[in-house]
Amino acid sequence: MKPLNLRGFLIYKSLISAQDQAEILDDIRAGLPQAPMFSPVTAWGKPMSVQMSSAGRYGWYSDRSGYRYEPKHPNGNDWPTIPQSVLRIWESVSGTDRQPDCCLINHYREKARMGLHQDNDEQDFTYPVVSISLGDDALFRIGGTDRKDKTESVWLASGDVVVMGGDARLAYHGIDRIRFGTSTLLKNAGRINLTLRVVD
Ligand code: MD3
Ligand code: FE
Repeated sequence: MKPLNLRGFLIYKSLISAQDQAEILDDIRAGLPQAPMFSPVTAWGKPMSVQMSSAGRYGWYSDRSGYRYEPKHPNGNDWPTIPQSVLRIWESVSGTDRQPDCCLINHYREKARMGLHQDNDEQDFTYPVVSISLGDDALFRIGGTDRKDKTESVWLASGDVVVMGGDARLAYHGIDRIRFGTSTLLKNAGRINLTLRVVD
């Protein structure tokens, strides 16, 4: 399948079938009792509107001391392993033989958003980041490697996969809004985004 290339962001529309989306969602949910969703607090002390958890060797974590990867959930548990159904997507689009260390799980309710930011808490930016969208449509904003670069926006739908490699790996990006109730994948609407990363 040939992706759409938006400034180096490779967008695979509808890469994941409805059946596979449901399987991925079930597999992710199976890990949540061990590692429940929580609302991270930014370094500025503001609660994020997105709820998060992770799977893999590391989970992404934020509090007043800053952003970092942690080997355990704040409740003291190991993070669940990354489901095979999710690893298969990484293998099909990442272009690397290395497995991801972290699958960050972001849950967006109706008013949740994510401000423009760079992902730079990882050690080696030569590995791509892969994003899997599940549930409601989201307006994804893409910029350049400088915060002041002009941005453009694209809607992401359930089953879409985005690969950020090369120059896009350090590009600013964010989620401006969710078109709530546009997908029937999640019982109570909303959106789940999975991002797969190599951490160290
Ligand atoms: C571009 N998540 O968790 S995924 C994040 O939809 C994050 O939840 C958004 O940004 C979401 O950090 C956007 C697309 C994405 C993920 C990682 C990237 C774009 C990226 C890393 C580098 C560049
Ligand atoms: Fe990000």
